[in-house]
Amino acid sequence: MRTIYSEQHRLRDARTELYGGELVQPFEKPSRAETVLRVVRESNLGEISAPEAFSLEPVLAVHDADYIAFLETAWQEWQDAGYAGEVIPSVWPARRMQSRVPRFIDGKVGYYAMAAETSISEGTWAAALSSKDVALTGAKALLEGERGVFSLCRPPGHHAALDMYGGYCFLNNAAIAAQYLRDQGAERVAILDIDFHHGNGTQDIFYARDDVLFCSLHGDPEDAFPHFLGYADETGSGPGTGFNRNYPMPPGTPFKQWQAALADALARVDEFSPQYLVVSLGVDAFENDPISFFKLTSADFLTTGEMIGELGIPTLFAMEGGYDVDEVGVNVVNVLKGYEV
Ligand code: Q9C
Ligand code: ZN
Repeated sequence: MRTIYSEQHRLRDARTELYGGELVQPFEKPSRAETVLRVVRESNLGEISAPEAFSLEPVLAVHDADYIAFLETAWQEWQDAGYAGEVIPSVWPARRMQSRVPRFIDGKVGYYAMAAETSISEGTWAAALSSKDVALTGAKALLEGERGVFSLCRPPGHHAALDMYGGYCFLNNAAIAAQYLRDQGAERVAILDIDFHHGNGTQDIFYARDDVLFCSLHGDPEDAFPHFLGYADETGSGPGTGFNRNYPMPPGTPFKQWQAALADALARVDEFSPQYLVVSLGVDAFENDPISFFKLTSADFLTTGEMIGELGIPTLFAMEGGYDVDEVGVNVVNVLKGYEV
């Protein structure tokens, strides 16, 4: 399987993450992608190629134009305000307040952030742009006839909504790729999100649509980030009713239970008969992940890839989460190798 990778991801190297009331080194850091790339190489998965550059058009097909303009200038505006730290929101349009976009950067940040852990830093926008190029280059390879492609995206994307960033995400790489496949002629595209966290951004973008099926396996929002979306009763709206499927699961969930949810999601995907499948490939469901609570082993990721492969649908794997342990590389490659069996 071909891997698409860009060194530009290193430009996303924030100093701070708000965690437990402290500013810590971010969990979502450059070494994650380096680890995955190393194991891709060592395991001879296939050719590693650089992305081609795409315009903003496929980005604006799923994100709000004012949100994109905000991301482009947020770091500069924060500097211009004279702040010494990285961009962190401190105020939100909470219940019964106005939801207009204020002029000053503090207000804008609060308007466009869905969470506060994700600091915007110098280089973040450039890295986010490159990450979407990695995803789109993978999607283009599927259009050209490849059966499976791995887009080693960083920063990740699935928490980024129509007009919100957070959860380490700025541009929704999987959603951008899925929409691009639609715009290039595919009638139906399915997105399967196996990252430990609910893909709230992807759900948000496609919630009212019946041409993109979204299925997500994740930690129950009662207990896990993003807390305010991802319940099982969120099934889509209007024409999209029935085309959004959530599988929230409790702390300590073992593979057996997770696998049953995966089998159900895959049956939905099969029934939908999409031309392409996009997998939001987070491996933070791993038993030793530092910020998650499922109990998957490295071998379970191989089984997961095999199950996805049995559908026989051309598939783009877009990297999402998975943190701070060496096994991130093995777990990702196990899914990809399993798929190829
Ligand atoms: N106490 C992705 O995996 N913070 N994003 C969790 C835990 C945010 C995860 C706090 C986690 C975001 C792409
Ligand atoms: Zn995650």
